[in-house]
Amino acid sequence: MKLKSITIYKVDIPMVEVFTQAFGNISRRPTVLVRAETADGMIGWGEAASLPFPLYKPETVDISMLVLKDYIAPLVLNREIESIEALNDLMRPIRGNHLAKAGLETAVWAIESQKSGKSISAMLGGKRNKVGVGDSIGIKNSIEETLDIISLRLSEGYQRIKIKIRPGWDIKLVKAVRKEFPDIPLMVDANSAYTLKDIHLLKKLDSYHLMMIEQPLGDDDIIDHSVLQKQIKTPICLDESINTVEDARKAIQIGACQIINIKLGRVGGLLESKKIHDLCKKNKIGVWIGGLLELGIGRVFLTAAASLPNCIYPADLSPTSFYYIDSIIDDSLEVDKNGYINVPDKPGLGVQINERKIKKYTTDKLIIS
Ligand code: OSB
Ligand code: MG
Repeated sequence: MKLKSITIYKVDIPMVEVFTQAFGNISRRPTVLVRAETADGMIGWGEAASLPFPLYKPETVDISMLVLKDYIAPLVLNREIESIEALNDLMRPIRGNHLAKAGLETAVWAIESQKSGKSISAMLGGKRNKVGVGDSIGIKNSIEETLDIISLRLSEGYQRIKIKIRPGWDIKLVKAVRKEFPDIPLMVDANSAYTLKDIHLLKKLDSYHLMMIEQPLGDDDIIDHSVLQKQIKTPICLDESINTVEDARKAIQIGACQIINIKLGRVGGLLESKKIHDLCKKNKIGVWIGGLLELGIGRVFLTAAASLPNCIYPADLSPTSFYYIDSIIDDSLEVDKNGYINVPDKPGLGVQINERKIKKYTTDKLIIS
């Protein structure tokens, strides 16, 4: 395969409501779409799910665009690329910038999938035709509001509830949720808001039979997490700390977690996601697919990844309509009344892209050829 041009779009769809987590409020969420075209005229779309600020990962939307334009495109354009593995090898000298790499890599998966006539899930080795979905609930103004949204999501069939916590919005909240919903699959995500100085408080979380505590400590830490994991029963799930399969290997080796949240943007694409998935499977570490508030294109790839056999916990795959007032794909990835979403089974994205909508919400566009 030879890439002839890459078009990068900054797409900014207004949000339905502010999404608040420990590191701050997301009230505007431009994202980066990548359209890759091959020398023989095939087209693939991908998404670089960076955020507008460096509060979750250092890489922002503008950085992803710059890295795609100035560093990734010149490395990959107009040369024979034999496989997705080869594409990953080409991009490897560029340090970090995983979201930008995933943007191009997913576009190339879409092309390879069309060429092979197999769905992305089938190419990856996916084993399910539908995947379980859990909802991720941001920090709200009150506990009552949180309880209301949880009961709504449960009535809609969501298979587990993740609530965001931060200092001052933790034990009291979890206690209230458990009082109202004693048995639901419940987990918390701290987005790195605590340190080992808070061990007393973190130990208290142990009495609420949570499925897991996601990323309680430093965003680049595994050592302290391994100290914490030895002192609590609740499984620790790592998100921010795992950027590569090597990070996962080290975290597993020192017992820093029992579960890993794989976000394909955070780890640089689907191939690395699969490698982390496989490593975890071998080591009996359960995984699940996390999200970064992607638009429909990004969500398609997450759904394919979630069809892998060791994705044993529900994925963060709520519909984009929870976050955005409009969608860039026509078939929305609907969650059914039992909390499942169908895995696209056609070659390519397997959903209809609405280019008119992409154009409508594009605030910046770069064509590199
Ligand atoms: O930590 O999982 C997280 C969104 C942005 C940044 C970090 C996180 C999240 C989510 C969103 O929880 C989940 C989703 O995309 O549905
Ligand atoms: Mg998280």
